[in-house]
Amino acid sequence: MRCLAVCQSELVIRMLDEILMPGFDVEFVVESRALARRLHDSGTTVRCADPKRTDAYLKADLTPGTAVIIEDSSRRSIRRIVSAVRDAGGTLIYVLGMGVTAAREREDALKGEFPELNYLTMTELFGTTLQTELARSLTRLKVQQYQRYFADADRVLILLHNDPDPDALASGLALRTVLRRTRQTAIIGAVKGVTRPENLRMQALLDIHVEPIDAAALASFERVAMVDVQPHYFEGLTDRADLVIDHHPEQTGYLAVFHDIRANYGSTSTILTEHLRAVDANISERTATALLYAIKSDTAFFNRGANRADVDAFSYLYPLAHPTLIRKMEGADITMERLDYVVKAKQNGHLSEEVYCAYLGRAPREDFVPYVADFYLQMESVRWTVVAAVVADAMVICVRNLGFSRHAGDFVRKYFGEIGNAGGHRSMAKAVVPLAAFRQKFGSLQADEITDRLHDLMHHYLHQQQPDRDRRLTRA
Ligand SMILES: [Mn+2]
Repeated sequence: MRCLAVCQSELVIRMLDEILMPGFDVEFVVESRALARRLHDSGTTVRCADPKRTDAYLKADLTPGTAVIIEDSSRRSIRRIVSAVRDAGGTLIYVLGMGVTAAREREDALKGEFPELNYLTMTELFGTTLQTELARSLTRLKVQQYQRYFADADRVLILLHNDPDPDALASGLALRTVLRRTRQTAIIGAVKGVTRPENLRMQALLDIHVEPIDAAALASFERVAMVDVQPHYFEGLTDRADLVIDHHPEQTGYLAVFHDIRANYGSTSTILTEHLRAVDANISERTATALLYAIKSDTAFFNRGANRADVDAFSYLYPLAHPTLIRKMEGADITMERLDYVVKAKQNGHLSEEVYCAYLGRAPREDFVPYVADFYLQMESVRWTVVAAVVADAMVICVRNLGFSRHAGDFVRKYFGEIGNAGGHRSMAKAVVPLAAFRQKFGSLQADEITDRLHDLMHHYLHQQQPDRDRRLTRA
């Protein structure tokens, strides 16, 4: 592609020349003879002419397909230059704001006159790259610090939350790579192991061993790291860790020597991908596959609380991962017994005002509840799902929404926080309430009464006055 660049400062010219050189046939139009000579001598294609005159561009063989870049340093008569380019037949016009104050106003004024023109500022062009670089150096510093802190330890534990999900498993693998350790020198462990079928499948396909951990085992490790979870979760077991990496909201009341908590990230695997990249670690196909699958699953393929960093990590990992393995892991979440609970929900649940509620009765495992909640959220005209079941001696309630309405975590905290464990993100949340406490608050209800009650609570929540903070977040 041909490109004509109308610039008067040498720095901008040299920079553009370097950037455009490989793909573009670029010629510069400069006003100063001395500058033109200097550029010519160093091998740059340059034409000396008055940029405010149409014939400068006619002589340069400007066609409608030529990209014209005009430097705007706020001094020159930019309007006359743009006019001259247009009169010569130029249509692809890019104005480059270099150190211009009030660039937006300048852009608006120019566009008022020349609507088809594109205005790019220096901030837009370099800002993101520079910020990413700076953030990466900060991450590098942090990673190098904890690498040193863990380096001489004999036995290291990477502790995951109960019933580890793909994000926890992948983060465990990734941290082991960051720490430059093997499965013998860094144990991935959990107090309660994996139960969900698709996670068992991931564990088997990627050969991830999760060691059962109790209080005695925990005490035998020299260093303990936690990923996708924070120490407060292990109430009674421990209140400290040497390293905590997590994307859940930051909690207080524990000690951590190092921590990296980013509640605005869609997955802990995204944070770990940044750690790996910051120290140029070698990412194996297995680890990349685990991380990619984890980002996909924790963000429900970018439908749930994902940000730019998640997308960046995803595109970085994509070529490193094993696509067939990912497909195999994904197919694993539909099982006959789960479909039984989908059918139960169909029989017992109902939809009103875009909220689907269902009480499933007794379930042998907890994972049926979030599975059914996710399943019905896919349905057209459903914006919220509230699904409950009795597992062991507790009422488990899972809440899902499409992410742009009110806060699922606030909902469960409001109605179940006082009688059980309740919390979560904006679009997914869970409450686990001892059955006795549930009955004490809501009475002994029949199955269909429980469904109705969940509906009532959700409608009550959705119709009450929203505090300002909530309204602002909803719009954002
Ligand atoms: Mn997670």
